[in-house]
Amino acid sequence: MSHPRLRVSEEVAAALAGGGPVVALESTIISHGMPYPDNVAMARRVEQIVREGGATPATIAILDGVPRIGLGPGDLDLLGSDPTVVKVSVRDLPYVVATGAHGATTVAATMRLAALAGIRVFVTGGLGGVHRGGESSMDISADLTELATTDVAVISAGVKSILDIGRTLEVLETLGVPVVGYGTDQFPAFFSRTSGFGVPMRLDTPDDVAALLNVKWDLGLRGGVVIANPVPTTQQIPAADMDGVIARALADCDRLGTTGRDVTPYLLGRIVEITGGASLRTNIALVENNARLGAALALAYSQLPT
Ligand code: PSU
Ligand code: MN
Repeated sequence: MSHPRLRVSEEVAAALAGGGPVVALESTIISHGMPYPDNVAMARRVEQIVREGGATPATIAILDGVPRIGLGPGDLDLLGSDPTVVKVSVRDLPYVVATGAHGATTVAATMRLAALAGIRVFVTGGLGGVHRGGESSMDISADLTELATTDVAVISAGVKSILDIGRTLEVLETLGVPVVGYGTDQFPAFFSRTSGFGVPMRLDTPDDVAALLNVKWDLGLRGGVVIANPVPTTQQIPAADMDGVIARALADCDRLGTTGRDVTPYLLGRIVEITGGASLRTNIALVENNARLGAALALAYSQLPT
C-alpha cells in the first residue's frame, strides 16, 4: 500500500505492485536547473529514455500541496514554466504540502519521497554538496545528509566544481555513503569526466551495482549510494575550460549577495548564460546518459533473486 499522503500515478503504482523496475526523477532540475522550454523537453526525453530501457519513469514533485509520484506531460509543462514553483528540499516539504503550494523537489526531497513510495533507483544530473567556503559558511546541501539515511541509489554525473568536490567526498565518507565510479576511477565533475579526485570504489556493469545495493541494504546499512556516471567523452567540456566560467559565476553570486537555497539555481543559470548555452547541451546529454544507466540498474535490481 502506498503512503496516504502520496499520489502515485496508475502507471507507477502498477509497476511497483508487480515488482517491476521503476526510476525516480527529480524536478528541481526542471524548475530551477535549466531554462524553459529546454527543461520540459529534457524532462520528457528522459522519461522516454527510461521507458526505452524497459523501466517506468516516476518524476516526483509537489502539485497543489500533494506529493506526486509519476507525472503527466501537462505537469511537466507547469513545473518548467510556472514561476511560483518553490524549490523544495527536505526542510521545505511540510510547509509546501501544508500550504497547498507547487514544489520542485531537490535530490534530498526526491529521495525521501521515492523511498516512501518504495522506489530504490533515482536518476538526476548533479548532486548538491559542500559549497566552496562551506567550512565557514556551513552551506552544505541536505542532499548529503539525506544520502546518509535514505535507502535510494542516486545516479549522477558527479558534482559541479561550483562546489568543493574534495570536501563533498570527505563528508560522504564520514556519513558512510558508498561512492561508486561507474566505469571510471575518477570522480566526475559534471561537465567533465575528471575532477582530480579518485573514487573509493569502481564498478562496470548494472548487475555489479545492483549486487552492491542488495548487499548494503541486506546488511542493514541504511542510506543511499552515489553512482557517479561520467558524461560521455564526445559531450564533455574540459575542466580547464569550465574553471574560468565557474569563477565568474561564483564572483557574480558573491557580488549580488545571493545566499541559501538560491545559490545553486543562480549559479546554474549564470553558467548557461556565460557559456552561451554550451553548458546546457552538456547538461542535457549527461542527464540522458544517466537515464540510460538508471533504467538498466532498475532492471538489474528488480531481477535479483528475493
Ligand atoms: N546541481 C546541478 N543541477 C541541479 C542541482 C544541483 O548540477 O539541478 C539541484 C538538485 O536538485 C540538487 C539541488 O539536489 O540543486 C541542490 O541544491 P542545494 O545546494 O540548495 O541543496
Ligand atoms: Mn545550500
